Amino acid sequence: MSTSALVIVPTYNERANLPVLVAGLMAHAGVRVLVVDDQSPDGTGQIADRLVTEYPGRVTVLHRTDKRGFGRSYVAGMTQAIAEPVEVLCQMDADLSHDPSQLPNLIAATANADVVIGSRYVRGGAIVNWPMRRRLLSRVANAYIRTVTRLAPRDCTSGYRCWRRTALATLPIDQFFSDGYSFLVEMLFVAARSGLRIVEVPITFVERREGESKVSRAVLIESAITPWRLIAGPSNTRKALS
Ligand SMILES: Nc1nc2c(ncn2[C@@H]2O[C@H](COP(=O)(O)OP(=O)(O)OP(=O)(O)O)[C@@H](O)[C@H]2O)c(=O)[nH]1
Ligand SMILES: [Mg+2]
Repeated sequence: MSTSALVIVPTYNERANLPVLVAGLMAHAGVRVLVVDDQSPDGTGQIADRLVTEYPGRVTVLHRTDKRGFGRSYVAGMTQAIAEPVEVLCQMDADLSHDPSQLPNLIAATANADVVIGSRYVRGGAIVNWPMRRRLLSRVANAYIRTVTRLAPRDCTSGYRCWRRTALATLPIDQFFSDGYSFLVEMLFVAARSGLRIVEVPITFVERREGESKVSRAVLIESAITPWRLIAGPSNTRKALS
């Protein structure tokens, strides 16, 4: 693969998953990793430090000490990553739900797009091991977001994404209001509003086998409110999206 990419991976209690993910990513030439750990009580930060020595020059870690958060971690990671001399910046979960072997497909699609979404809901996309209740929640969440915000992508909540670095650099990510997984929706909304080209590439999403989900009640409430906050934003929002 000739395109250079830096994958930003937020981690909180992913000690069993992170080494497997990083090994999978290291199989791709030109790919580097930035782990953003929030002082995981299970020692994921130390495991990340070990990976830095195991893969010299290809893995770095940012140990955050401020209030923990998914969105906050991405803001910190992206702020650092934007200054790196790479063509593509990627976002991935550490829990192996996002298959590193599919990364080259996503990166390749940045040749004709500013943002590439690894999508469960386009032809060829799939979800493995999710119970019906979880499938329904994700489907309803996407339908709700797309209806309220008029966003066009089928999978607005996917956390597997690649950006052309120069395109990502134009977004005011440090001004975003959401911190939970809504951060992903907010990013996409602002990207669409500012006219970035968004495409979807099918992925197979696999339910985590190790560790625990961090989806809380507060995160779900934030997700319900975010689409309305977004459309209540700048008055040109709807015009730019239509
Ligand atoms: N740095 C950091 N990472 C986080 C935080 N919360 C979640 N993460 C990471 O964000 C990624 C996604 O979190 P998950 O708990 O898997 O959430 P999810 O994928 O929406 O939910 P599941 O499908 O239940 O796994 C994982 O790599 C987590 O370790 C946080 O507060 N700080
Ligand atoms: Mg997950």
